[in-house]
This record gives sequence, C-alpha cells and structure tokens, in this order.
Amino acid sequence: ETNKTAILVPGKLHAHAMERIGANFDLLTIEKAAPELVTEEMAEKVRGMAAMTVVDAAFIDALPNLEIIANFGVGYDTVDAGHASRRDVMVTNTPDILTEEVADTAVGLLLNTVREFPRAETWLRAGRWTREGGYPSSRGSLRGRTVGIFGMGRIGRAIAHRLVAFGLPIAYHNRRPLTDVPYAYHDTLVGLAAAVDTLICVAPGGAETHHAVNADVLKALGENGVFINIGRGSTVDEAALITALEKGTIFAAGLDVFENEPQVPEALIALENVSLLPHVGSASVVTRQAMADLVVDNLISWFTQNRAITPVPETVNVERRSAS
Ligand code: 8YV
Repeated sequence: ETNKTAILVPGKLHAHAMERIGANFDLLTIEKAAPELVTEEMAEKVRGMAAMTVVDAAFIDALPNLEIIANFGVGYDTVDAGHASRRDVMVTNTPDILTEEVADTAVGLLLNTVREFPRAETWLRAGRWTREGGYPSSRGSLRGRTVGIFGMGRIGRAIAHRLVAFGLPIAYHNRRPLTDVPYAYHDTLVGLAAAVDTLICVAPGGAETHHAVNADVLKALGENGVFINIGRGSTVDEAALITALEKGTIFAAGLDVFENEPQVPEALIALENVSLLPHVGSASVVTRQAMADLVVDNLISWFTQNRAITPVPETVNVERRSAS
C-alpha cells in the first residue's frame, strides 16, 4: 500500500496498537531504535513513529521526514522531546486514561509495604498458618501517618484524593505551588521529607529530577519513614536507598520502578522491609488497551486532522506542516 502514511515502530509495542497501526497506516518495524537500522527507504518515507523505548536525538535525526512521535506511556523521559521540538517534530504521550489506575497501584503498594500483605499471603500459601499460627502483626501501619507527595500532577492529585479518604493529612513538593489544591506546599523536597513520615514519588523522570531522592532526603524522612516510588527509578539514588533501608535510616520502601529496569539489585531483593513490583503501575488489560488506543488515535488525528490529541508541553504549539 504505497500511498499509506509510513509509521515506524522500533522495538516492542502493545499488540492492539500494532494491529491498529497496521490497519490504518503502512507499518514498518525495526528491532530497536538505532540509527544504523534505518534503511534509506525508511528514512525517505517514515512520517510517524509509535514507541515504548528510548528515542534519542540521533534516532530522530536519522528520520528526516518524521513529523510525530507517539509515546506509549504518560512518562516520556525516554524521548528527547527538546530535540524533537527543535526539529519541529510533535511528541505525544498517554495522560489521563491511566491516572486512576496508577493511583490505585500507589495505594496498593503503600498498603503492601506498611502492612506486609505480600509476606502474609506467602505465609498462608506456604502452609505456615496451619503449622505455626497466624502471621505476626505488621510492625507498620497506615494509621497516624502523614503523607508527602513529590509531584502533584494528575496522578499525584488522584493519590492525594484517595489518601484524604483514608483520613491522612497530605503535603506536597512540586516545582511551583498550586493554587487549586488544599494541601501544604513545601518548596524543597528535603523540607517535605522532614515534615512527613510517608513520601510518595510521582515526579516525572529526566535530568531535572535525577537522583532528587538522595541520602539527605531519606535521612529527613526519618526512621519511621516509608518511601513509595511509582514514578521513575532515575528519580531515586537507589544505592542510597538500599543503604537507608539496611541501616534503618528509614523504615520501609515500596517500589514499582527502578534505576535499571528490569534489573533489580540483589541487595534490594534481599531486604525484608521492601515491597517490590515489576513496573505494573498502569498494567491492567483495560488501561493498557486505552493507552494503545490513545497512541494510535494521536497518529490518526495528526495525519487526518493536522493536530495531536495529547501533545507534550515541549511541542504543544507545533502545528502540522502541510504535507505535500
Ligand atoms: C508504562 C509508564 O509501563 O505511563 C508510564 O509512564 O511508566 C507505564 O505506563 C511505560 O511507559 C511503558 O514503557
């Protein structure tokens, strides 16, 4: 189908997205987003990309006729959106449709961490309830806690909303204070950590937040401190976190994201005061399907209506150059 718009998918992508791209476009695939895998023919005809992988400046430059990169995921730290913007390439992500799902995950992970539910279930499954009696009472509890949210965006607000219903006071740190939330603002992360005993990281990844949660922040969180991360692993100094958990600088941690996924340090796995998930924040069938649809709908809207549905802020003002 030579007159269909060519869309390149580097690496793996959700099957439903692949199916719909195939039905609406000329679908081209390569194993990974590496410039040396781009053929001359691809460089000439590719107008759009859908990706769930790292898309750096060199890869963008290997595709001179690229107009749009549709990222699978609300977080787009893997895409060089600044470079894309300078090259006049639209970048879209998948906000809103996963907000409540990820907030649910955050609360589940928080409960698992403080109440040790995964360990309690393992106790039952191993037959220890009948042999040894009930699982020991959890040392931690959500009762009496004060929660700090690092990153009061869409997902941060949805988590706060849930935890207000749990009866917990909320505070937050963000680049700027927000005028439309009732929670206490702290202009530094270390200040927020000192004011709370439960810190939930929802901040986006990227250079701005790299290792923002460091040894000082964990020390400020304190020995009763619980740290939850459903944002990006890069936001945390993982080595400092492991040390803090080993030494009792903080009480416990619940992590859905890691610095070098899918690698999770053995030292973290060896710890009893952590609850670990393999980056499943948005991973229900229904939500992943909605994400796949939004990726493809952005491409369809771009090439038929000349506008993206969910452009990222870096490229929000880019309008489609009239295709010739
Ligand atoms: C995805 C996510 O697992 O939306 C995000 O930012 O982290 C998850 O929903 C991820 O983007 C897929 O690589």
